[in-house]
Amino acid sequence: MSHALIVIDVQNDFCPGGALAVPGGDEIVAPINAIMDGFDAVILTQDWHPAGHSSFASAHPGKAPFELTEMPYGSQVLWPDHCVQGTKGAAFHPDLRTDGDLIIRKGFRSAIDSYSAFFENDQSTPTGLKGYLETREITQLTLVGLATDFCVNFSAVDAARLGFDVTVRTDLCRAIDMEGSLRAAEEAMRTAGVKLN
Ligand code: VGL
Ligand code: ZN
Repeated sequence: MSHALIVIDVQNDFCPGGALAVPGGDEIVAPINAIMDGFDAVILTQDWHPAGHSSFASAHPGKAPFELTEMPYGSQVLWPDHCVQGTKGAAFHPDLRTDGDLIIRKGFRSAIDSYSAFFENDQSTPTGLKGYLETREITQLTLVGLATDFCVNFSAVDAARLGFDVTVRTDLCRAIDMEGSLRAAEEAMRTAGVKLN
């Protein structure tokens, strides 16, 4: 029985000064680095969009960032352009330790967004992370990173549904918190059986 730390999207664009900055996003870097050695495995995720990605408001004429649109797979928040493959914004925060075991990239299909580290937003296209964890006999997961109410939330809920024992260290996460999304995310995670502390 092994325990993995999953570090979600601690990338420049989600930190102050970035394209989709999460307030205080950089505050969690040093304390995340400090806990890495206490886990059997460390996995980092990286939001990794092609230019012109369908989750960008700029790809939808007449739409502004943070508005909603309907996609074939359901409702989707439209974001400022962020985490474009190969750009500085998509790189990890320069102080984040990246000597972990696996880096999993997501959101690289133009037509579909992917908040979760397990499934894209159609809730069926897998990223491959489940198979990796099972192969390594990892059953316990601790999640930290950005943003609490989007990628951390979706990853934690999917992980719990898949049967993993999931804890979210909310002190090592920061939220976008648009229109009550943080409260809703905490509720969704608790309902799914995720431990919050
Ligand atoms: C995220 C919005 C868009 C996240 C990624 O990492 O929470 N949020 N892409
Ligand atoms: Zn994104």
